[in-house]
Amino acid sequence: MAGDRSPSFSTIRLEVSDAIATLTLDRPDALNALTVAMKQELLAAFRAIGRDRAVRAVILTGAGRAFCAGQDLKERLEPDAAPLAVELRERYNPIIRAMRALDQPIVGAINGVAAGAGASLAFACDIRLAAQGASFLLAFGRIGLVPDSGATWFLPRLIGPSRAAALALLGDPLPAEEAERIGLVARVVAAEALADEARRTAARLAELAPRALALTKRALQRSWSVDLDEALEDEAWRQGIAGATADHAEGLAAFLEKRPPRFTGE
Ligand code: LHQ
Repeated sequence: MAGDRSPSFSTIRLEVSDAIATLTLDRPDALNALTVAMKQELLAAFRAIGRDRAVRAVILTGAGRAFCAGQDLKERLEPDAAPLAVELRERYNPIIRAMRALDQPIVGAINGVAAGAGASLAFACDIRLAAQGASFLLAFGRIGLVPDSGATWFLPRLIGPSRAAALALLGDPLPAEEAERIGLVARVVAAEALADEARRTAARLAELAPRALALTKRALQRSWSVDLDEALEDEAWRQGIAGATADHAEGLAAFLEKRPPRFTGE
């Protein structure tokens, strides 16, 4: 996959260069609203990235003025649209699971509005950067639905139960600056600087020890559902694995020799 732009995708773009895979949701006229085809392609892309050890970091972003407006509501009116619960179980949930299971860290470059399941995609990223003018929107009450694709799980953990309830129930847009203030996004930058900032962040991640990052990602996720005792044991177990890698030896050698490390993922 390295170096190519997959020709088989029509609703997303997948570009790989310098160990960074950039996934762009690419239906800008519909604010990158998620169709069945797009969900299938997104899942296939995350799975392909997961298999590619040359990829060390991922950027997820949207084409045009939006990050993602969530489910394509027009597609829901088609006679053969799957029941909502089926759509979630078979198409949305596997994407969220694939993102969380991915060894490589995902940088969400939130370039514009992230609404509904589009917000959930942003929440499932490991690090979020946002453009000035971007926003998060969970206006499910307005369409008679409930937050889904992990939103009810991610939000309280990311911003606390009180803010999560206000955002999910009232459905007011959360502007990028406020999202930064409450810790939902790591940083807000000017819209024209977002792609470069995301690339810089991904490049930094791509230079670090891949297995250590994968183990860290999992430890952080696991910490949300275990007590301190279990977390301490989990850390000890993971450190045992990380400590046995060639990359740990390389990191130590580089430190002692006062040179940058060259990690191989071994
Ligand atoms: C859209 C959409 C859209 C289609 C803008 N669909 N076309 C998952 C499981 C299964 C089913 C049910 O739900 C879920 C979870 C979900 O994600 S439900 C959907 C949640 N999303 C929303 O409720 C957001 C709906 N969109 C909006 O509220 C607005 O479009 C926002 C606030 C995102 C942007 O507003 P504006 O900047 O004023 O843009 P716009 O509304 O004029 O949209 C531009 C175009 O994009 C327009 O097309 P048109 O042909 O009329 O120019 C919209 O129809 C289209 N678009 N969102 N979700």
